[in-house]
Amino acid sequence: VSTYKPLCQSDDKDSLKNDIQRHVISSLGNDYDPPRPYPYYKALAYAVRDRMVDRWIYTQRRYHESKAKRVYYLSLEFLPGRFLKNNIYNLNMDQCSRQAVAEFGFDLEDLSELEWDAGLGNGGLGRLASCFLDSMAALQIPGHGYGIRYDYGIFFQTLSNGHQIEKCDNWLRNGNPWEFERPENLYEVQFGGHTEAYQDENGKTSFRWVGTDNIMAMACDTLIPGYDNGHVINMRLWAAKSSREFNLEFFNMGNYVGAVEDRIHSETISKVLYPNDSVDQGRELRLRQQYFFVSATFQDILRRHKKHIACWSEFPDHVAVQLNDTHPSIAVAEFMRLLIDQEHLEWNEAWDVCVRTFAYTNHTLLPEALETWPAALLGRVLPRHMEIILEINRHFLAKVRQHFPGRDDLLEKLSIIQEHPERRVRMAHLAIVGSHTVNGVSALHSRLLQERVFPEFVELFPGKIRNVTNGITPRRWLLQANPGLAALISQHIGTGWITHLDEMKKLAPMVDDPAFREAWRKVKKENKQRLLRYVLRKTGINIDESSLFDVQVKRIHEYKRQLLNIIYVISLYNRLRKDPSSVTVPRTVFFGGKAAPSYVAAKLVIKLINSVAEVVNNDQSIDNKLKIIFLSNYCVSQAEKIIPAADLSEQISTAGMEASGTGNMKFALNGALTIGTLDGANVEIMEEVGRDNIFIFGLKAEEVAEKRRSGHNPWDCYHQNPALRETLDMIRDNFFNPEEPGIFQPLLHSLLEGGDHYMLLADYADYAATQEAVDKLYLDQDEWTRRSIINSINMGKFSSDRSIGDYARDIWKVEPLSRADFN
Ligand code: DL6
Repeated sequence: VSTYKPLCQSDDKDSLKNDIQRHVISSLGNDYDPPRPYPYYKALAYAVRDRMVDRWIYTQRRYHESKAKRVYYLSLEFLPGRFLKNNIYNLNMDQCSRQAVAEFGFDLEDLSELEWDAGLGNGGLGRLASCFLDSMAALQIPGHGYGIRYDYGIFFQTLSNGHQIEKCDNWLRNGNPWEFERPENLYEVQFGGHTEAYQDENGKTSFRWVGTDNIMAMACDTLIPGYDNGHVINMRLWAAKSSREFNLEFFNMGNYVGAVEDRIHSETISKVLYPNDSVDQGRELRLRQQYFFVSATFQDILRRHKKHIACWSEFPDHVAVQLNDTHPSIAVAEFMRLLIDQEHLEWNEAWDVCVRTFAYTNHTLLPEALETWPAALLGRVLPRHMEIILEINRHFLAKVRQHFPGRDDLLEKLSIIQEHPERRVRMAHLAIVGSHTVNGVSALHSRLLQERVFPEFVELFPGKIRNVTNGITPRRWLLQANPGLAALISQHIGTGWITHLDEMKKLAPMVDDPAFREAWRKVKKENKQRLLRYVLRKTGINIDESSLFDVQVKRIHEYKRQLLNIIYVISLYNRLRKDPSSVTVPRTVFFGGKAAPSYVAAKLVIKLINSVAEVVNNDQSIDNKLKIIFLSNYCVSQAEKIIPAADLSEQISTAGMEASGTGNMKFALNGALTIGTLDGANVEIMEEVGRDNIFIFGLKAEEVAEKRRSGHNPWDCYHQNPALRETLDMIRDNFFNPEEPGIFQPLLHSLLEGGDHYMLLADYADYAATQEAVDKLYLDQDEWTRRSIINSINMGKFSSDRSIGDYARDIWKVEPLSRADFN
């Protein structure tokens, strides 16, 4: 039993005030008087971090002593957003922090606005990883996050004449008070070179990887506290540093500048996050990033566990590794290399350890997002891994032959190596073959993975592919983002919901209480006012607070169909232009999201939204009944302002294309009603809230597939729907872009001539009719509020605590540490 006693700085207001001033002086080298916001923000962050370090050291000791099995969550992306308020809430220091900074003349909200978002991810996948770390800490699961500490995260989006402009996200410009850099904690990562065979001392042929260029990985640790439980886990991100030996060679040759250039070159590995969402661009630097973080992570994991295991076969009883998408899947080959070349295990023994260690989460059905690497590139950058992958494939194809005798067509289909048109390594196949469990992220997505993408794998490995529906942390997405609603909920049912979101159901009787509904509406109104002030500051546009706040914020992608939304908005504008009284519900339609810099169609959608906004927002004739707001640089901290204020959540992807979505969960939890297709987790949201409390429209996944097979003629939709035709004609005739004629032609072309792959026109009529049903309901505010409450209180299933509980029990087989250890 640990004799360690946490130092436990006291969490009261006065000691916090002392610590803040001490940090202003000793950590920041400033005078604490007069108080200035930025140093005080940073000093508060240091004081909060002090309180986490204690608990983290204690948590590590408990892991060590209990010999608990640990989970390693490997992700090329984490999207934490801001840390300050999140950490303060999770440490239950909310009251005392507010008071402490108030006594220095500050407001906690204002100080927290000074923090730059940590945007080390593209969107849903990275944000999910951050929610999962929060839940691991909340559930006291012995866990570690591993990733890359990019110097530049997701680009900063600005708009110029309605076009997206990307600026670099220099998030570390002012330092990072949350992180511990550990220059003493370095691992060497090899690249390139070649392999050679040699005879070991027993005369056995072994292989080694030599002649490599080496780069160092330095650990940067960010602590992630559990909610009010003393448990703190670590997100370890690797920063690339030049290899010391490599530099030395240059120095010895008197080439000082060459040595420095080499250093700069080495460090580019962790320079920048690839800003692609759901597309695989196959760039060499990206492969290097993947291997860089996997190699450092495995050295770290083995250092921690090697000395405590009696034999390698017990390693998977101590360690579970989750691969967040295929991005870290080179880990399968790396672990095999370590076991065979360094630990000298036999192939079968090593393979058994490997498969029992890994599990893989798939996040996409889009074929263009399934990663493959040219075999020639992989062979050049990681020659030993390429050999190992070929050997894994040889063993695997032997199994396929045995299982499906005479089915040579399947060999080609299932092989880890794709032969045509170019030899490539299919990383998803490597991850499936090398893992004991594979999961999709919503019930529909997992079923489609089984039926459409990997049916032969299902037959070969029955039970291996299963589902774990995504979730979101209620700490950030309700407690912190929506303090008004959180307080109202806690006032009626206590605070148990914060860690047991199912308890929100206790509010069910309140749905019929008019006073409660009134209080619920009041919170929404205040949140709308807060957003309205933000929009006014950011854009200068005044919004009607009683208008319906209709929101679509997420990455801009054709399958997410922001284009469908704006086409409907244009039709609404047309109705207003003809007769303002025909539209009974004023709307403010919000858009936000980044397009991948090379994704031309998505960038054009941004431009179209802004061009339409420019015309609509300046048209005095429509009685202020419609406003369109594109909020630039959508990010986690902006989402925290937008989501609590939304009335309507747009989740309108083409059915069968959105793996899960997690924004859909955040909106519903905050009382927005969803208009959506039966796609991703929308299906399960509908099951939880009831068919009557969600606006579902459009083709189902099977119908989309059928329509694509049987032939869909978008011109039929165009001719049959006068409002749609009018809208498309306006775009064609440059109504919104007289000074840049023709720029939207590619969008129209993809709809009408290109086959409407995303079924926008096929779903349009149903979408428009459903939007009218939305208006009708909105006129009955009391009924709207009832449904809003029903949505929110039935989101228990979508807590990331439930997701992590599922992973821990069904996949990782890890037990939470007992609460008594920490309190
Ligand atoms: O699972 C998290 C998130 C899902 O909610 C989204 O539906 C899905 O699009 C996203 N997937 C990706 C794919 N990236 N890759 N590969 O970001 O994952």
